[in-house]
Amino acid sequence: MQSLAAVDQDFFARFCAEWRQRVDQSLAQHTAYGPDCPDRLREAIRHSLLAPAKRLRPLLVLLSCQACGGDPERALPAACAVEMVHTYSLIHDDLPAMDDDDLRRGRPSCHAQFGEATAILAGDALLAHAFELLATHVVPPELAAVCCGELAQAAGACNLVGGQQDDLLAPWATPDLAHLERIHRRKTGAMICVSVRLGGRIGGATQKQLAALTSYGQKIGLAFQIVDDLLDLEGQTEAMGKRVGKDAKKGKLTFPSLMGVEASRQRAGELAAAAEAVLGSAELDSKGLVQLARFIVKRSM
Ligand code: GRG
Repeated sequence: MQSLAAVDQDFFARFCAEWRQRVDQSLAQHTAYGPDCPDRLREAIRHSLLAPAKRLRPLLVLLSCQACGGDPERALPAACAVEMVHTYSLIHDDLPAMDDDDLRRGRPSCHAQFGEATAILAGDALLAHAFELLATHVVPPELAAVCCGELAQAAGACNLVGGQQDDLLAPWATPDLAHLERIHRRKTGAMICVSVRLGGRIGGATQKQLAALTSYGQKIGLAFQIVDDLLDLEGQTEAMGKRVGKDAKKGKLTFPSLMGVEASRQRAGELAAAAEAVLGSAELDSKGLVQLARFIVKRSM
């Protein structure tokens, strides 16, 4: 007989395999676009969006919906919407004016392949499309409005964009942990947290469940960034599909540069364990989310 842990791992592996494929198919369908979309723009959008990726944020939407007893099918449009916002942020982050990267998701970054102007427009189109998807595919309309509001807030000036601004302008200005965490709570954490919240809302979460999911999202968001910093130091370009070693080259403030490698690894593990624990308080079917928190700290890509 299989142990309970093996059953949960099996559930998670099957869920990810099935839903990653569903997300990829759905993203491809949504970005076929009609003849008014210029071919070059369509190609640029699909080059970045449909490239091989972990689909972590869509999986968080779908697993959070499932954890609340909802049908993940209903959350698929929201899963695609968060991936569109995430991909827009990667395209813009790779631009020469920002992080200046020529490789993303194992492919030339969008501007390296299509030029800066087209890459900016591809990002712009993806950002707008995300809200169109939520507005037109989430029902009832009141729920769609709430989802639009939450995603806009996570992507806006006080979160994703604000965190990016602080990271670009003065990452070294205040070399302490609180400053670093404040940047990443907004730049990386908010999109992870909103993924969990949208899935919960569409799955019909109670207030208590939504609070537990939010706390889970905040904790794994920070754990994800710590591991991202560790992978930039120790990971492989081939596995990551992006250049590594850039933080050290730029002398950037990171968790390992501030706390050391071992303490960073330990902190990521503690955050994932705390994220798991918080789910137990809210009567959720949390087996998938628990496995995802573990994946975040163990990942090599
Ligand atoms: C341009 C507004 C704007 C924001 C950019 C996304 C971002 C903010 C910066 C990217 C640089 C970076 C290292 C961010 C932190 C972690 C992160 C978001 C990594 C990429 O996400 P993954 O690992 O990538 O989920 P895939 O390709 O699997 O989706």
